Amino acid sequence: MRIDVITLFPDFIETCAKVGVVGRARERGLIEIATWNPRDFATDNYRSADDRCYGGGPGVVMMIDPLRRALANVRQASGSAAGKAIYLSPQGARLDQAKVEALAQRDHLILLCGRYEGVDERFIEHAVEEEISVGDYVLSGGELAAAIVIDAVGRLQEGVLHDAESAQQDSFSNGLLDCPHYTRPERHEWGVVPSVLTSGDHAAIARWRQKQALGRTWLRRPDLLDRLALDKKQRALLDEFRREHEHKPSDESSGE
Ligand code: 4H3
Repeated sequence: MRIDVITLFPDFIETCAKVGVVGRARERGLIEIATWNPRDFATDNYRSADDRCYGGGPGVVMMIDPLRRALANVRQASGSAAGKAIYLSPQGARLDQAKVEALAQRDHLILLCGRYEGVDERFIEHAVEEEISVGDYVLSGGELAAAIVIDAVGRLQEGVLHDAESAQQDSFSNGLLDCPHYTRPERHEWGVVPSVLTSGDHAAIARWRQKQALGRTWLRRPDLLDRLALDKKQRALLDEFRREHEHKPSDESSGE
């Protein structure tokens, strides 16, 4: 996959794209990431990419033409003649794992990061295929949102994750939240690892994990559960979790 990012802060994206799973994937040539600064496509001596907002007020807006020229250069460099951009903004459709999986199938993404009051609406109308939001909150720029898309999409590329990181086991890959995880020491001042996990009984462990995933989703994100058609076995596991939950003391945690 190739990802082109149009941004006034290319260093921000470059830094994000250097670390962790995405950094490794990039080094191995599994994803290609390029950044484009609209300032490099300005025509005045100040390299302006923004101007005052029509209608008044203190803000500035990113201008059409520097962005348009940046996009033309992306198209030339990537060989995708008609490529439109994805604009990260709070006005977009909320990103979820299903959308991430759909984006991950594509071989080219062009991400547009806004700053200030955003981008001239005419650029959005002509050169943006869709707006995506990473959540219902406002950021000072689209770069963090783009970094989220790059990470979520990048880790799903063929060959990026090794077995231990397998995307199959992810929270959300089955529409449920993840189960709890533990590592050594088994006994600690703050608690003991559930005994099933040290039993060596793989079927019992898989059952426990499924039950915890169902239970946590029920407790924390009932909206996700409503959208799933649980099978008979899952319903039985969730019922078991709920019965146990009712008989637990109300304070689950033990402080600190
Ligand atoms: C994305 C971008 C929130 C999100 C963003 C999100 C700055 C969009 C500018 C930039 C506009 C004005 N905030 N929730 N901020 O995904 O270009 O908001």
